[in-house]
Amino acid sequence: MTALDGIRVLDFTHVQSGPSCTQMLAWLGADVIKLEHPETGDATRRQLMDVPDVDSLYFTMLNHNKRSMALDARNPVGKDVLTRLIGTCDVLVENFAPGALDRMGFSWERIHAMNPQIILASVKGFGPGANQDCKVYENVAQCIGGAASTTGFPDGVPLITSAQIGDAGTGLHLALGIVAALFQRIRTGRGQRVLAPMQDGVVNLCRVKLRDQQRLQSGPLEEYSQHGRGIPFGDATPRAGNDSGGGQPGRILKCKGWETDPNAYIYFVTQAAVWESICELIGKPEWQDDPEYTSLPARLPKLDEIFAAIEDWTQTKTKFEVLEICNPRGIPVGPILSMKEIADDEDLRRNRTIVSVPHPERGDYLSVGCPIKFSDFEVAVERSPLLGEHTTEILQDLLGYSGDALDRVMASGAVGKS
Ligand code: CAO
Repeated sequence: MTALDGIRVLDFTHVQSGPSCTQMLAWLGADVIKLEHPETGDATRRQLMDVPDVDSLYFTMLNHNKRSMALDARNPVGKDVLTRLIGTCDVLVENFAPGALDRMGFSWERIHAMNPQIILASVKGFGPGANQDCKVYENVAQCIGGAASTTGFPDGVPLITSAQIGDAGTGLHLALGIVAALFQRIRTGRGQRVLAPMQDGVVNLCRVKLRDQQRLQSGPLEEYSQHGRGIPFGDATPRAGNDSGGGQPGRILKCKGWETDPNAYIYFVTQAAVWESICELIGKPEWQDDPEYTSLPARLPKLDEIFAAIEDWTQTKTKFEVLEICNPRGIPVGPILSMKEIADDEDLRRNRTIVSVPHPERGDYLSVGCPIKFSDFEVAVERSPLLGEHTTEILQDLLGYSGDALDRVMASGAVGKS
């Protein structure tokens, strides 16, 4: 038995934000039925294709453990089928552009009337307000949520992070909202609407930067490298390069081989509790008793000098040697792992976070499995479905179509199968 056994999810999502949410629900054990237009399917099936005429990795890596039904929700027969599906499902998840579901004739009011227990969960770019009708993609979300203005170096342009905090981050927020609404339904018997706007999700993930925005009113942000360099602060939280977001100064430093390997670097945190060990390690024992260096406030204006000394030492070692030496001493460091190293990581593979998945059309492909581990059940990572692969079984087994009725639906153009 899995955590969400018995929960059926109608997955009307596409691209990344919605699919990352429903994939998580599928891994938790829900029966997730992905609805896609019979002609186009989820657009990502044909985006960034690496093998001709085969579902792209973009699609296959975001739609594990789901069933696919190809259904045209604007066709009258398709609308009938969708209405019956709504009657049998616990959750409907969608991330259409604002208003699209209403234009199909499936407003929240109507859906709620059809099935008062259903939870309608949506991703939108913005919450209610001036921008509620805007379409939003990942990088847009990172800009409107405050991430871009606080990512990068103070003297450079705002930067986008490659972690998909707008799409997958919002998908995770929505998945939690859905699970909470299912839990509340046990007590109330009622479904409800759950909305996860991408802007709000990114703001949530950037809360330490809003913290700093308020701290600015009381004076300069002394732990920012910018302060030590004598560069005055403006009226908004600045970009802080690789400074750590907490009170323990950290930087990315060169390791042996950095001249040719773009990832021969390590993140090094000069945590106050291990300051003496750091001094010992880098050959600066005199800093252990020098009042100019012993306290964190004394060190803050000297971070450039301190990290230059640490880097002189890290450059004599590979990133993995630095890790091996620092770990037993309790010094927190993070080797900069490339995607190649991630793909080959033995522990990630053993723990099934990196998994090889067989696919009937593309062969084996590498994917990211469920990153959450449970003691009472194991998440089985299954391949993504082909477009319409499960249309017939859903019509027959779930909705009870058979004989002439089934033939009429199949001939109507409202549904498709692979
Ligand atoms: N049957 C019938 N019609 C279907 C259908 C189906 N199975 N699937 C989709 N459609 C229709 C929609 O009803 C819509 O029709 P109208 O706009 O004519 O009413 C149309 O296809 C396009 O859907 P869409 O508006 O969602 O897609 P888009 O390409 O115009 O916009 C996106 C894409 C992502 C910008 C938009 O969906 C959006 O802003 N979503 C919310 C935010 C979000 O999730 N963004 C993250 C995307 S990942 O980076």
